Amino acid sequence: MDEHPRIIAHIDLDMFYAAIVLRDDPTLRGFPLIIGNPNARETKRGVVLTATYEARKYGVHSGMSMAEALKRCPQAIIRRSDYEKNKEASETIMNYLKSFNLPIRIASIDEAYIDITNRCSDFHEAFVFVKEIQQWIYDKVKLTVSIGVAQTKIIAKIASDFNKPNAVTVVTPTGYEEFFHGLKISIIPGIGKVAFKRFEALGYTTCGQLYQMDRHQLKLAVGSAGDFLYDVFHGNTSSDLSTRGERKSISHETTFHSDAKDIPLYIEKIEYIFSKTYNELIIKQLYCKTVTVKIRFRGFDTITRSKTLPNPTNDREKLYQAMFELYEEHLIDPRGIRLLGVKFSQFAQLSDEIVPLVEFF
Ligand code: TTP
Ligand code: MG
Repeated sequence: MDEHPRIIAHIDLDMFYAAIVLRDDPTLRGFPLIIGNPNARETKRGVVLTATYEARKYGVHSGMSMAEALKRCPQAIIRRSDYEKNKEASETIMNYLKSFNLPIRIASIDEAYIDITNRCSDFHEAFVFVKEIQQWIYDKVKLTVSIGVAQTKIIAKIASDFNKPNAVTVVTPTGYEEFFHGLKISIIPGIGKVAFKRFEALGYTTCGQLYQMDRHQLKLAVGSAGDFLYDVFHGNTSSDLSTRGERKSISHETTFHSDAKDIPLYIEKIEYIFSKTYNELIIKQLYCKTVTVKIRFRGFDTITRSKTLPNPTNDREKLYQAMFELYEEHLIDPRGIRLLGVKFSQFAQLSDEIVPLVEFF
């Protein structure tokens, strides 16, 4: 908890990779559009990077296999993502946000937190200020963003997602109860799929069902996650964007079912987690020296293997190569693989203000 209340804005681009494609080819507007492998209809390979809201209506979402997405929405149009364009748009926006010289935390290629306390004396001024930010981004980059404003990072993040696209949602401390009332528990960052299933089994699906409970009751109801939820609901989590407690690694992993030695599937999963991890490295302007991979086999045996490079790098090929060499011999394990993960660590950084945090919320 912070001693002095802050005003935090969380800015998140709407369907980012898809928005770039639509911006540059407006004839695709209004159709369900998936960003991913354009050959997926033939090859059945690849993963959905993002999808337009028209495609999401059919249940298509980021991270889903293209095969599943095309089952749900056979008529979808598929386009590949343009890495250079995404990066350029992101950099333009992030540089603009940095130009206010306010505390800032760039959390991924398409989202940032800014502490606007010194610029805005109350939530009304905050609203006006973030509307200006939204307008500037639209005028200059022709992309829409959604912005959430609140006293804590986590409520600001939830608020930015609340009414997407092109929305501004301000949650004042007197409005917490009303705000959380109808929200699904699953939208709270940090409440994973497993915890949510457990909540569902107990009959809890919305925050409103839990909001009235005191800390003790909440812990009795849902176990250790109760503490976290209580703090989230009552604005007791952090609003600190400083680089203290800086993160020591970036990692992503993915769990799935597979048969033994399904190498094309493994490679697809590896490329997916690698690109997520690599994007984060680039956007945070970091160079890393150590690459670690994690593999869990059927039966739950889990191994990690690391390689430290001679120098810190952000070269995609070098990092991919290092990662792949670590994975290679294990992909043919007869047990079959259940989880693949990759981690970058031992960072050298170019810029101090954008180092991420471990325990961000
Ligand atoms: P998100 O902000 O998660 O999604 P989004 O911007 O597409 O959609 P929303 O309107 O709900 O914010 O991710 C930003 C971009 O990052 C997304 O357009 C594609 C990319 N991405 C990946 O490459 N892999 C992933 O697993 C996810 C979640 C996103
Ligand atoms: Mg987004």
